[in-house]
This record gives sequence, structure tokens and C-alpha cells, in this order.
Amino acid sequence: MDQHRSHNPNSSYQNPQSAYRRHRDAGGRNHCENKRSRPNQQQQHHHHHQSGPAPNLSTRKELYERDFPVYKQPVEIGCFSLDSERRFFNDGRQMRYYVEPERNPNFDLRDGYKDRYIKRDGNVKEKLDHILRWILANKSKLCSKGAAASPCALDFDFVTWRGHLTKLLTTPYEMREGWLLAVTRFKGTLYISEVETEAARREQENRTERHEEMMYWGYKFEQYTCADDVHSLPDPGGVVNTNEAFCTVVQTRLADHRLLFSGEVDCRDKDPKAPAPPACYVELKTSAEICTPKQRSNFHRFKLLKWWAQSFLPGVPRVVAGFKDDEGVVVNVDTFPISKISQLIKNEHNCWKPTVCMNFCCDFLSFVKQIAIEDHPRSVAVRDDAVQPFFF
Ligand code: 0WD
Ligand code: CA
Repeated sequence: MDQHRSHNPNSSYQNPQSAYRRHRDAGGRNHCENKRSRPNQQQQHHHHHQSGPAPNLSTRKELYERDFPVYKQPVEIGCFSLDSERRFFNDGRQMRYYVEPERNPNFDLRDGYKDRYIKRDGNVKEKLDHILRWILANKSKLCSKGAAASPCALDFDFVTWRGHLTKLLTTPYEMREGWLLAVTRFKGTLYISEVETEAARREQENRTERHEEMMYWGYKFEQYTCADDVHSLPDPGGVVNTNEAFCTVVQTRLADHRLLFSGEVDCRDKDPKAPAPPACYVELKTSAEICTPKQRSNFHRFKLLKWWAQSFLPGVPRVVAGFKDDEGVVVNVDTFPISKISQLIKNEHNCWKPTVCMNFCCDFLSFVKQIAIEDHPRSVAVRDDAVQPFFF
């Protein structure tokens, strides 16, 4: 399941690896853009580093202001759970149920940080492993034609995490954080997995104790608002263990890209009459209390973009946000229906547009199809955002 292999650069003809790096200049602008090489204009044979200039893809938002692309209603085709020791189960045992809090609950998010917190080991890079486990456990229902000899071809163009797609959606508006994605083609399906950037690694190493604690606050909010069973209540006295996860696996299509991806889901509506997944799912967030017009504007421009992209992708219809003060106390709770977010930001001058996000993602996926040609599990194309290729 190791999707990323390093190879001797001199052997790249046998195992070609392509890498695409995005650079930011000091002003946070993308450079290395090349308008001549929009992906749709690329010839297939240009993917190879021996055959001329490397193609690249601009991240300039102006280029993506066209009609909204076809995005089929995402359908849940399965789910899986990761337990307190990060073990995989091909079922929904880690599903939790949303218990609506009061509007002004005064939840203390700092409670338990020192003594009731088990933190997932961030040094373990899981790559696509859990999704691949789910595919193996469900291959009889996924294989195109009967139970062909393994491994059979999948009816998908792309397999990835939802979180990686979220990063693609927000790329035209993201001026700070770059990313690095590895792509490999196997039996016609492209597997996309993230590789940690040098900047992200440094950021993680230099995290302050305050930042470290604030990362706990989001999980603590989940504990205040989620119950383990339909008829039980949240247990704020319990342990927060971030190994535990419930993940949905969804199928959808973006233009001509057939996608299979998985994303972690916080909880579901506990009403038995609630619609089927993913429409019953609830995404939980925390955010700083909004006190000034400037803070409200930033919330619309940056937070709502990320929240929208993350939940729109799997068809999760609402985000429940806990607004916290500097002491980590949730002072109020608000629900944001995903379908209303684009109206909410309409008054914001020069704000982000959903169509730009989706069109960029769509073009990026077309670009990847043209770049990652070699169909071999050991041939890996690594690419980074803004979106300049490099090869090794
Ligand atoms: O190893 C890696 N580089 C990554 C692993 C990067 C991103 C995700 N993952 C894996 C983990 O197995 C995790 O369980 O993906 C799972 C979540 O996938 P996703 O839904 O595609 O990721 P994303 O949409 O970025 O995050 C959803 C939630 C987060 O909630 P908030 O409200 O903060 O967005 O998943 C959690 C977090 O609660 N989460 C993670 N949990 C464990 N390990 C990770 C992570 N690396 N990233 C996000
Ligand atoms: Ca969340």
C-alpha cells in the first residue's frame, strides 16, 4: 500500500516520476504560471520530461470564472471506522449522534487537555492506506465485471481523501499554504495522496504550546455535542481520543472525472426520520468569536471558504459552529447550511466563488490525467500546487 517510492532519477524512463511544485513569492502571489499551457491544450506526449517544456496549470482565479461544472450529487457507497488504537473496521461503529447544544452553552474547551487527551501520532503517515483497505474489503461490489482475478479495474478515475480535494478547491484563493500531492496510476485509476511539504513539517515542529492546546479545542467541542448512541447524551467527562474516526466513502462525478473519496464525518442527525447519508451528516467546527466587522469579513473570506469546500464535496448539508473566546469558552453556537453560504458571502467585496473552486479542481484533475500516463503501481507522479511540474 506504499504509494510513494523514491527512484533513482536516472531510471526514470522505466519508472517515470513527475513532480509539480507550486511556489509563492514573498507577496503570496503564485508565479511560474504559463497561460499557453492550459491543460486542455496539452498534448498527451508532452507529459514526459524528455519531450519538451513541462506543462503547467495556472492558479489565477480569473481563469476559472465560467459556468459551474457538473457535480453529481455525492452518494455514500460505504463507510469505515478507526478505533481508539487506529485500527480499521469495515463498518460504522464509530458513528456519533449530534445533540444540539443551547445557543449560549459556555462549554469549557480547555477541560481535560492535560489529563483526558489521547492524541493521534501525527508522525505516522497513513497516506491512502485506510481507503485502500476499504476498497480491498469491498472489492466484490466495486469491480466492474464480476469477481475478476485480483486486482480488478475500478470504475473510477480518481481515488483520494476528501481533504486533498478540499485543498484543490481552495487553491485559487490560498495565498499562504502550498501543498504537494503524489499521483500514481494503477489499472487506469489515479490515486492521489498528499506528501508533507517542508514548510508544513517546519510549522508542525515549531508549534507553540498554545497552538497545540487550541488543536484540542475542536475535538473537545465534538465531545460536548456528540453522543455515542442514538439515545445517550454527550459525556464531557470522558477521554478525547483523536485516533477514533468515522469515515464516509462517497462516489460522485465532477464533469468527466469519476471520483471515489473518503472523508471523516463528525456525527449524524439522530432523528430516525432524517434523510439517508450523507444528507443526515453534521460537520462540527470551532471558530473565534466575531466581535468586529473586520473579523466578520475575514470569517466570510477565509473560514467559510474552507468550511464550504470541505462539506460541499461529500454532500454534508450543514456545519454547526461553536464560537469561542480567547479562554476557550464556547460563547455561542450557530448552524450554517452549506447551500446558504454562497448567499451569506454575497455582500463581501471581491469574495471567493464556488464556481472558481470547482472549475480549478476539474481542470487540475484533467491535467493529472494527462501527466500521469504510466500505468504501474511503482511509477509515481508527485505534484505540488501553483502548479509547476518538476520531474525526477
Ligand atoms: O496523513 C495525512 N497526511 C492525512 C491523513 C491528511 C488528511 C487526512 N488524513 C486522514 C486521516 O486518516 C483522517 O482520519 O484522513 C482522515 C480525515 O480525512 P479527510 O476527511 O479527508 O480530512 P479533512 O477534511 O482534512 O479533515 C476532516 C477531519 C478534521 O476535522 P476539521 O473539522 O478539523 O476539518 O478529520 C480530522 C479532523 O478532525 N483530521 C485528521 N485526523 C487524523 N489525522 C487528520 C489527520 N491527519 N486531518 C484531519
Ligand atoms: Ca470537524
